Amino acid sequence: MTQTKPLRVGMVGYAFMGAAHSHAWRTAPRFFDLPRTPELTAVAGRNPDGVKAAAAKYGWASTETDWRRLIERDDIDLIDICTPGNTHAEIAIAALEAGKHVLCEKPLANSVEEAAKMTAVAEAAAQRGVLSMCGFSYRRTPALALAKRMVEDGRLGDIRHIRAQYLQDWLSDADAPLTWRLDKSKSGSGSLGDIGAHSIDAAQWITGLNITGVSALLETFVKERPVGGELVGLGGHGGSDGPRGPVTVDDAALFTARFESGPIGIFEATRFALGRKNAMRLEVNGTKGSLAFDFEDMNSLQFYESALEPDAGFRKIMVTEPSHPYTANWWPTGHGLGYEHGFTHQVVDLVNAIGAGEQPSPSFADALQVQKVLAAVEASADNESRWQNVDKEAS
Ligand code: SOE
Repeated sequence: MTQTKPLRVGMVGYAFMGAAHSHAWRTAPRFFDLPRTPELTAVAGRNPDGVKAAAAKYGWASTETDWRRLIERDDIDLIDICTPGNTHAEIAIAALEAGKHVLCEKPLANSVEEAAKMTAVAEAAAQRGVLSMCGFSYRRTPALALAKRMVEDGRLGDIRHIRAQYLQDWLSDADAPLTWRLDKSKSGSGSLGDIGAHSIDAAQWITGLNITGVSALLETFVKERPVGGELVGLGGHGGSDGPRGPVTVDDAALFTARFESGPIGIFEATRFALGRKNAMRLEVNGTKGSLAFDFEDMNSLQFYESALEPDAGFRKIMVTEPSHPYTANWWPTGHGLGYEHGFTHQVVDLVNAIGAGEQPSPSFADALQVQKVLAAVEASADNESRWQNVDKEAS
């Protein structure tokens, strides 16, 4: 590992995303030459015993029980926000105004208003060399980064269709406990913002086209869930006899979409697709070719190019060649990568941007666009699924 000027990180939160980010901060400088060397300086969490255990497990040098201490400390250069969406705005704005770079988990916020304020503060901070990124980590899956490269290179021609599904099943059990992801005041929305946001960002990023309008429906299949109960992974079982509390978010989201300059799209996000574990799927159809991706087979990309043996059907590209995005720094061809590598690549791109003094991508402004689509979906669903334009003006 080439030792360069440290980049001292303070992370807020230490659950699933905190674990993935911790792994990324620790691993990135060991597999990529970076202009700054991330240091796991402090992790903050309200539970003193819990945050100490997390620091020991994930390798953080110190702990705080109040995130504000991370912002006050002059031995921290960057704040990494791995908490539920209702806390993102307050933490990110305080960090940016204190001159600390920010990595904020997705979705950026729980409302367009919050996301717009965060974006304004981030753009002002960028003028002072204080940079920020929103953690849409799937952009850093090599196969999706290759898809973006192929669309940019014109391999698909003009885009006609975008088809996105994000299918999980960890809430299929009606007795899975009532967690923060099911409480609108914390998560902002259910499957729509938790996983649908990834599909929206990936579709807009790969095509280079923003969604301009939607027609949507949302459904909540299980209206009440056990309060408490053992959390296993993201779901688990809370028992069917104890007290139950209200689910205040969507269990599933479906919407059609129109993109800038003509393409149309169809999106589905659900955590009730029994048997689908993390099927983040994207298919793009153009006038010269098509691409199809399924995260459950994340090291490959299906590609069809009409000019090349039109009767040959889709070809499977194993995205493990040294010429593919990120892969040269890992294993020999064919050995493959995993979910955690997207977070490591996210750190690589963020640290490289900070080293170069350039705006990381996705910016808060990119994440604000996603937030506007989320809001349009909810507005349409609340209005008998009537067509809802995405608000270009909100800022
Ligand atoms: C839960 O649905 C979840 O952990 C999301 O919150 C993450 O963003 C996604 O990467 C995996 O699934």
